[in-house]
Amino acid sequence: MGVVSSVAGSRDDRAGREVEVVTLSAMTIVLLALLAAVADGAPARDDEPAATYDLAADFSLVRNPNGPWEYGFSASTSLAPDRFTLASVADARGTIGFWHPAAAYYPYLASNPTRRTRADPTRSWALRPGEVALEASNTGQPAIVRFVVPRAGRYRVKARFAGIHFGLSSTDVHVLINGVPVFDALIDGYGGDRAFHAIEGRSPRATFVGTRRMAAGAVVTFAVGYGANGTHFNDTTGLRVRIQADPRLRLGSGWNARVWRSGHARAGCRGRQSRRGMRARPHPPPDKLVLMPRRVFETSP
Ligand SMILES: [Ca+2]
Repeated sequence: MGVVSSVAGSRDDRAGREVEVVTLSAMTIVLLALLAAVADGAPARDDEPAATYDLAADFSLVRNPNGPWEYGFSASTSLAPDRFTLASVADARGTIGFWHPAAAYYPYLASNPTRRTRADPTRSWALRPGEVALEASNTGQPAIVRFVVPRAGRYRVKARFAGIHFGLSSTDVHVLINGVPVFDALIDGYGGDRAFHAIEGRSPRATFVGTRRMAAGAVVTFAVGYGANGTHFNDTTGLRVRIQADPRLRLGSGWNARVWRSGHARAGCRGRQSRRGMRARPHPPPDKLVLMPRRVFETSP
């Protein structure tokens, strides 16, 4: 049987003219459907321009989901994908806007649409331009924002977490790909706008950068939990996410993840992932390594 087979013939139409009759075989129909599906999810070509997605710049208090972005929280303390719940209540009354659950204030996401740092109404925390705030519930439900990959291709993901509460944030922060953790860190301190509060704490900031090919529909999850102390008091945590889809990106297993300690004395690690683990650079010394991402991104099928 040929790749595109058909049964052709002829018959007379009602006017007596001979018309060609083409009957597609079942195999042909299946092949055409497959070709259409492949075209729809085709990876980006090398000559296509790069596309950039920015959590804050794209933020919406009207739509959820909002394009590739989903704002919400976990229905439990788990980060399992099936626990994710979309936030359903938007509050755009103030200079800082919020997404909340239907029947609770926490967990929330908050955005600052302006080009200046904005403090919350109680002046307990402040959001820098380009930053979104997340806070868990006091029962341990993480606040979550997700990015659903719109098209198969090469993506570079950069996520920067920072404690932004005057009372010093104490949270656990995570990045997952299709439910698989690729980055876990603890935020302990203040790492936001210096004009609002001095940088302070053991690990006020944490940054993840990873580049991988991902399939259409892959889900990148960014989550903030209530931390090792088991309460969400003073836990407001800033998140800046920039995702670049670019066929020209060099792929491989390159990645890095960093945690900043107070005073910008940086302790962290950079390296290339291998089955044996990370080969850290000579500096900082190994005893300063405070973070070890468990896995790199999945490779699309
Ligand atoms: Ca906490």
